[in-house]
Amino acid sequence: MPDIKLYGYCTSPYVRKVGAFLQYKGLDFSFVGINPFNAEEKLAAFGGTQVPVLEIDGVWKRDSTPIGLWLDEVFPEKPLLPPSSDARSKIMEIDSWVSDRFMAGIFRGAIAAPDNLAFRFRAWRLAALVSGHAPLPEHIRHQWPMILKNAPFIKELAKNFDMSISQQEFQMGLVGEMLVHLGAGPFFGEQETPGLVDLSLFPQIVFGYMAGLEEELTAAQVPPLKQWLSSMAAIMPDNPILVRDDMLVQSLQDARL
Ligand SMILES: N[C@@H](CCC(=O)N[C@@H](CS)C(=O)NCC(=O)O)C(=O)O
Repeated sequence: MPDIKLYGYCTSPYVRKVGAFLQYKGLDFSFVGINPFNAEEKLAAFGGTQVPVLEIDGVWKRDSTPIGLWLDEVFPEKPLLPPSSDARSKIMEIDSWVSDRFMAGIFRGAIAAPDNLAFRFRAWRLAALVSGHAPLPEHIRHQWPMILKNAPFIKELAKNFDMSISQQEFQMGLVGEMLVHLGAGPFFGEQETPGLVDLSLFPQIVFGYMAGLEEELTAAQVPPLKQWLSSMAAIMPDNPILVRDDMLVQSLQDARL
């Protein structure tokens, strides 16, 4: 039985993505919660503060997509990438869209949001979710809204955002792009089985709903996405978002997919 450890925080979409790879492949792993404020110390053995880091029997790797490719090498059952080279190129292209547009768009929200009550409640909830695995000092939890707005890696990403449109318009654009990548389905890139892209997107799309940040699972209002969500929910465990079970607020059964 390999010893698999995933280091990170459950509020990082890249960390959740790797969690979903492991869950899909049916691999047992321990999730090692990191407090971003002592990441340097906790991740010293891996020479940097970026998460996710995946360690398998003492060998480690950073960066979510290369981690996925590595998992396919070490555990070829239930591959994340399809066998044909054409299909693989298509999936890798959509994966770049996931990283550059979709994941980055999650952080765009932190920059675009006005510093109002809704934003603060959201940020405080995110701090509580991180704290559920790696307790944060009280004053850091209180400061989380400002910490999010000033996080260096978010500011770095923000350099590439088009801030001339609202976050809502930006998200509507993303839904359109997502539908193009889903095509006729049933899975992304018109694949017959789920893989890298599906597992990268699924935990992000259900995170806000399950973790108490959003009342509605809004993606389920778009019929092709509802169909896809329902197929994904059927093959994934009840908790695909790495949040502590006792901190989940709504389940996918509640969403009646
Ligand atoms: N390309 C990386 C991006 C990972 C990333 O941006 N991680 C963020 C958390 S969401 C992080 O660790 N930021 C803190 C840092 O870079 O020190 C991946 O796909 O894993």
